[in-house]
Amino acid sequence: MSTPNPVPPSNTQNLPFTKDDFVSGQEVRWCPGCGDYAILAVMQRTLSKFAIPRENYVFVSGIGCSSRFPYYMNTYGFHSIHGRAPTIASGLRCVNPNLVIWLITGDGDALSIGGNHFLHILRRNLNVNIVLVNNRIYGLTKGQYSPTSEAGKITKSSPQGAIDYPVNPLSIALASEATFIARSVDSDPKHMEYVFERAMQHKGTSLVEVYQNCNIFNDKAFYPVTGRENRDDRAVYLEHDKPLIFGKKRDLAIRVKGGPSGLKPEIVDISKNKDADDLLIHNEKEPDPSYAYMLTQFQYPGLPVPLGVFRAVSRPTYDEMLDIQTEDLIKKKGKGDIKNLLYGNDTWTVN
Ligand SMILES: Cc1ncc(C[n+]2csc(CCOP(=O)(O)OP(=O)(O)O)c2C)c(N)n1
Ligand code: SF4
Repeated sequence: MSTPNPVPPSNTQNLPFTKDDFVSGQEVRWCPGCGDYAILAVMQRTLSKFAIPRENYVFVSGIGCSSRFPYYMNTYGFHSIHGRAPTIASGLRCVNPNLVIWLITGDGDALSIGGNHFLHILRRNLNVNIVLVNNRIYGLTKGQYSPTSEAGKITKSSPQGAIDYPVNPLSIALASEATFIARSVDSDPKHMEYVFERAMQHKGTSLVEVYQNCNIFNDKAFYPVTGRENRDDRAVYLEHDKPLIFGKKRDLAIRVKGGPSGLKPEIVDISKNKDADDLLIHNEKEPDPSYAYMLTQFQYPGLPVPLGVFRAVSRPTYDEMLDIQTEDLIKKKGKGDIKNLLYGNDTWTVN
């Protein structure tokens, strides 16, 4: 049994499903105005673009506001324990190659208590899609600072200001050998839909970070970059094989200067440098992860914050290799027998 990629290309014509097919009918218990509503709606719409029945999807989550997601999807789901969704998703992936698995996690869930599990699912490259709902706070437990909260942040658990340095989820993912990483924003549903679709089509672990607004405990945390009036000047939408062009007048781009002290990305005004031929061209397929890592480090002010697919490279998945290894062993040694194993020679009695 070798693992198929369970996801055929999406389509927009004559599909058997609509967004409503994926709505569970459970009462949604997020605060009015929470960014999670937009993420949920986009997910339901994304799935309706594939001819895959509801029974073939499983949503797995840990604990947090965003982790209530599986209740609201009319698919199979596990609302599991804090930080441990990757273990459940990994087990499912290994035993059932026909499922499309989505893991929904928060910044606290994935990067604090679940940090260890998060890095291992990424390095193993299991065929699982992860949505990391980042609101830079613990929402469910009422507003303590999280691993992505900015230094100096005043919260209920850091009344004098947080003295931790925050982690960058996409940089960590690359350090863990992630094959697909992307970022979107809850206030840009069209873009989020595109990114979810791309993630679902990726074979291997895909990670999509979504900047989400927690309007109760961390309102407008991303607004300086992603607010409607700011986004054009402070964010850059990545497009494969195209320069990183941004700005209200589309007059700004990025170039990278090299030197003994390392690579230095900088902004170029292309209205003044009309012939600039040294612009950075986005390559999501670049095998060397240092290129994507450089993009994950772009921060406003200084550089625009990238949105879109940073990296999409191909590498055999853990589940695929496990199947090959198992088939090989069966060929060599025949099918295993659990009873023989339990009562066989390699057992002993403890007195
Ligand atoms: C073992 C354990 N430790 C701590 C908690 C408390 N707890 C529940 S959710 C959570 C953090 C939630 O934050 P995040 O993952 O960012 O999700 P959000 O609620 O913001 O969507 C914490 C610390 C718990 N449920 N279980
Ligand atoms: S506390 Fe924040 S993240 Fe949780 S439901 Fe309310 S607005 Fe959303």
